[in-house]
Amino acid sequence: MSPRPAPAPPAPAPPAAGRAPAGLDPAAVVRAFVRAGFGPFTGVPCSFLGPVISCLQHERPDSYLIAGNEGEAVAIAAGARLAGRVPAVILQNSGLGNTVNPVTSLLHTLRIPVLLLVTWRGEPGRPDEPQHELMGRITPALLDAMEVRNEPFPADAAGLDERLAVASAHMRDTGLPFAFIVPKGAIGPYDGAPAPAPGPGPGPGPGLMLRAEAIDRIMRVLDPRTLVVATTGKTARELERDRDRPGNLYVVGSMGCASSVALGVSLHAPGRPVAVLDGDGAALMRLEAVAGIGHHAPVNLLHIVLDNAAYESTGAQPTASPGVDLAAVARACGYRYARDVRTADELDAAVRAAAEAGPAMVRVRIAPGSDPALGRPALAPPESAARFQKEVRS
Ligand SMILES: Cc1ncc(C[n+]2csc(CCOP(=O)(O)OP(=O)(O)O)c2C)c(N)n1
Repeated sequence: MSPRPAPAPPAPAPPAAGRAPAGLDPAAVVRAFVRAGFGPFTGVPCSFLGPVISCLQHERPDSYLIAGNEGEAVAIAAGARLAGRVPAVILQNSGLGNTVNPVTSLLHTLRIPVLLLVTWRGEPGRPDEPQHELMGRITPALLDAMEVRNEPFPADAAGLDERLAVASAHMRDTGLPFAFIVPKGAIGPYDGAPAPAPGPGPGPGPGLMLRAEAIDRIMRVLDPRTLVVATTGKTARELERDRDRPGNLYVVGSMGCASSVALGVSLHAPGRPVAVLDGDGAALMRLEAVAGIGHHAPVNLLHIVLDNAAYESTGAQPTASPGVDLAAVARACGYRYARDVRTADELDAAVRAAAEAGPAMVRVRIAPGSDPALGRPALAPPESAARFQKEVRS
C-alpha cells in the first residue's frame, strides 16, 4: 500500500473578476526555494512561471536545466534526486499529461520525491483558451489520482517558506512527490535580465526574418492545394490572422503533436501536398515524430521548423535548439530532403525544391518577436477542424 496523501489546505475561492493580483517577486521566490534547499530546477516554460525561469537563467544559470518535455524534466529531476539533490520541476498543466508515466511508474515505483510547480491554465472561474478548459478543470483531481499531494501556491512570501518546509517534510517522510498549483498572477514580472544582445553566437543571429514574415513567404510559395498544419502558440495565431483558409489546421494545444497529425493526414490524403509549420520547442518536445515521418516516408509531407531558438509564445525562454543539427537528424531518420536556411530567398528555394521530394525538412532560422497585439484564434477549434476535414476530402 502506498502512503495516502495528507489532505491539502482548502483551495482558494475563485478569483474576483477584474482584480489583478500583484504577484510575488520571482527573485524572492527563487531565494526562498534555494533557502529551503531546492535545486536544480528543470522543466518546460509556462508564461505564469516565465519570470521564475528568467530569474534562474539570469542569476543562477547552472541551476536551470532546459528539458524538451515535461516527462523528460521529471526523469532528469529523478536522476538529480538520486545524486543527492532536491530538484523542482516547472511545468504548465497542459504538460501534466506528459508526466503521468514518469510520475506514476518512475517516481512512485522507486519512491523518488520530486517537487512539481504546476501552473493552472484554465482554472475554473478564469476565462482562458479552449485547449486549457478540460485540463484546467481536472488538474487537482489528476494530481490526486496520481497520489501526488498538492496545494495552491502560497500567495505571500512568509507562507512560501512555511509551505516549502511542509513539502520538504512530506517528500522526506513518504518518498513521494509534492505539487504546488500556481494560479495566474501568482508571480510578478522579472526585470533583472538585460535584453538579449543580437549577435553571431549560438542564438538565431541578426538580420533574420520574424516568424510572421517567414510564414508569409512559405504560404506564397506553397502549392495552393497544400494542407497546412500549424503548431500551438503564435505560429497558429499568426497563420490564422494573416492567411486563414479552409486548408489550414490550427493545432492550438498538444504541443509537439502537429507534425504527427500532418503525418497521419499525408499518409491518408496521398493526392494532397501537406506541410506542417512547427516550432523548435515543439519539434524538440516530440523529436520521435521525426523518426516516424522518416520511417513512413510520405513523399507529400514537408516539415518546416520555424526556429527562433526560443519558446517565444511563453516569454522567449531559450530552447536547446542551437545545439541540435535538425536537418542532420531528419536525414538520419530517412527524410529525403533537408535544408537549414536563414534568408527569405533560401527559404523560397528550399520550399520549392522540397515539393514532392518528401519527406522533407526545412529548418528556418528566424528571430524571436511578434506583434504584441496578436489576437487569439477567432474560429472555435472544433469548427476549424471540421472545416479542415471537409477541405481534405474536397
Ligand atoms: C505540453 C505543453 N507544454 C507546455 C506548453 C506551453 N507552451 C505553449 S506554446 C509554448 C512555446 C512553443 O515554443 P516553440 O514551439 O518554439 O514556438 P514559438 O512559441 O517559439 O513560436 C509553450 C512552452 C504547452 N502548450 N503544452
